[in-house]
Amino acid sequence: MAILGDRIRAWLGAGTGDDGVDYDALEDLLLEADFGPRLADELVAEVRRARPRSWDRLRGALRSELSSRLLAVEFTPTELKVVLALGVNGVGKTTSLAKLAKYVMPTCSVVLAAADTFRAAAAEQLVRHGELLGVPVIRQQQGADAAAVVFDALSSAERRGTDLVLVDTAGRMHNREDLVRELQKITAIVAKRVPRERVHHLLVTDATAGQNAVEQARIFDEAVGVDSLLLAKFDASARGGAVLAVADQLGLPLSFLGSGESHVDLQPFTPERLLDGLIA
Ligand SMILES: Nc1nc2c(ncn2[C@@H]2O[C@H](COP(=O)(O)OP(=O)(O)OP(=O)(O)O)[C@@H](O)[C@H]2O)c(=O)[nH]1
Ligand SMILES: [Mg+2]
Repeated sequence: MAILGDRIRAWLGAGTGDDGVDYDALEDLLLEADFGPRLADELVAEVRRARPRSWDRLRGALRSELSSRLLAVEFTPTELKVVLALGVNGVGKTTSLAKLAKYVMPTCSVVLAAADTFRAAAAEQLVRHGELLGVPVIRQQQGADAAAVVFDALSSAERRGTDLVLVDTAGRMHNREDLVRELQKITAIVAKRVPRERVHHLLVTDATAGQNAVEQARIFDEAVGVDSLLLAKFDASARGGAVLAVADQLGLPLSFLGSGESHVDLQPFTPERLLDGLIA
């Protein structure tokens, strides 16, 4: 999270007193970090109201204001039957789902469903993760009906008594309507067999996302409903503020932070973890 973290750190560290606090510069930094105009504006106003008398207090005011806007949701796999990974292409859905499998494996038996039938090699990618994790993967050939893969995975889970079905989905389709229609078909198949409260819609967003992340998240939320956000690539040198804008503007809680390419690089979200990365 280099840009925001380092720049705010540098900016906060640069001053020695309360005089001359340049709130316009702070707002610019927040905008550069993709917090979005509304959140940046509100944050600066809040921090200003707190009248911080030292740079430490200013940093504290910014942190506590952000912290009060961040909701954490406790992810309880034992109460779930299905997790649906959602998100635009390349954000880290497949990798994050594999990490999630690893995370829940001590408490649950798992099956992975390769419902990204759109991209060539998407199923192979999930199968490789499954082999490394020792988790079965349900798949069909490329171009197959994604909802049919989910149907198979649910049937397999019922037959074998598997606790949790983790569903990987496509991030890109011919157009947005195709993607929305496919996701709605998947959720309709799931809804026939599993009550909604046992299904978790996990929207994966990544630390490199810009301001369009808010609009993208809104599309998924309106199409099928989002239960929580997983921030991937938290390790990447990136701006990272967009997830705060998504969480704030859509009122969505965060569940996980993903910070690497290994299966163990997934941590439950806490505001402190995120803010330590953003504004140490
Ligand atoms: N550094 C880092 N890289 C990650 C992380 N998560 C995923 N990646 C990498 O990001 C790239 C895309 O990840 P995928 O999991 O394939 O993303 P996706 O959303 O499934 O992509 P599509 O299936 O094409 O839509 C891969 O090279 C991953 O290794 C992370 O937390 N940190
Ligand atoms: Mg994928």
